Amino acid sequence: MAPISLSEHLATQQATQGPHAPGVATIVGRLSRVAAVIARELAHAALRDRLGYVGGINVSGDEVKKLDIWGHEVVEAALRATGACAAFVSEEAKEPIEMATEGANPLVVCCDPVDGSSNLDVNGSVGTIFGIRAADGKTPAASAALGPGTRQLAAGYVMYGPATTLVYTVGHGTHGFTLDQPSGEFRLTYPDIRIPRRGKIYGINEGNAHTWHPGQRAFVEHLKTPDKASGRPYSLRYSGAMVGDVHRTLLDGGLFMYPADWSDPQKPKAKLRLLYEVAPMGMVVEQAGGRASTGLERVLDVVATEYHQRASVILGSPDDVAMADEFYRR
Ligand code: AFP
Repeated sequence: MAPISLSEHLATQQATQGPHAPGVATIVGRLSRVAAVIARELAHAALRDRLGYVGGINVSGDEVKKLDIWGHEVVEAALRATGACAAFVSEEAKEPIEMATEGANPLVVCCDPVDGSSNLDVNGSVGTIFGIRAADGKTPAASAALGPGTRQLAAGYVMYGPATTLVYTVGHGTHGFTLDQPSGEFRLTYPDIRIPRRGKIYGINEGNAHTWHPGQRAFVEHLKTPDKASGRPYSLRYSGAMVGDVHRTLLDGGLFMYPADWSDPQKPKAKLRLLYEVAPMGMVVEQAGGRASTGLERVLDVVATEYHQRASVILGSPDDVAMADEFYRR
């Protein structure tokens, strides 16, 4: 018998949630359909002259790729069609996009439609990341996206790799699904993911080591120092796309880290975006029994005051992340 589909799974999860459950199910279901379209487009992009840059820089300072814009447009259209989404905060739009809704309990969606897009031209993995919050009657609706990540009702990502995998949580465990291409249906292949307590792999852009907080540098040195008894040295794996690196960490354990640049200790500068990268991944990892920290505090406690705010992140196996926090405290 085929494993259960995403829509069946979403229905089983609804029983455990409040009044926002139907909206969350509608939005996650719709995002999964868009993901199937994005996966198909990515597979044929080189054949359709869809790779490369459009020329221009987005609000985060990244060069914009044709597929970034296209991905933003298909996600926007899909969210609009749900009638459940009151605002869309996108990596590719400076201002949030407000939308008309039908029915009660509208939601706000924060999403990076094609994250890791610098991998596209080399046929590397990329992903879609999303976090969902209650609109709470706020005006403009998007302002409900601000505040701590603990307010997220649901979060997840889609990884476009050899297989297309969707991982999501509504606060009752983290569950993974694989796209069955012919039917376009996602089926449950990784039920109730539990991240190992400790891992053997760390992922980080080590070229930036000279900019790190001293605790971060000391921690990575520690991971690289051989000690048979504690399973060191760890191996390094880093793809340049958060989704692939977080997905590996979720299944195999260990760490994914993107620490801030502490060259000016008065003004540490993080790179990854809080609302549609760091906070959703924080929820996904915590729901799998892992931890997500900035080195100084729990990721989900970081209060967003701006839509495109940045935050540093150290996430993964609980014992490994706890050890990183300890190095920051020393
Ligand atoms: P792009 O979407 O611009 O490729 O950025 C991807 C990303 O936001 C995240 O997915 C990666 O983990 C991280 O940036 C990679 O950054 P570095 O290239 O600086 O290592």
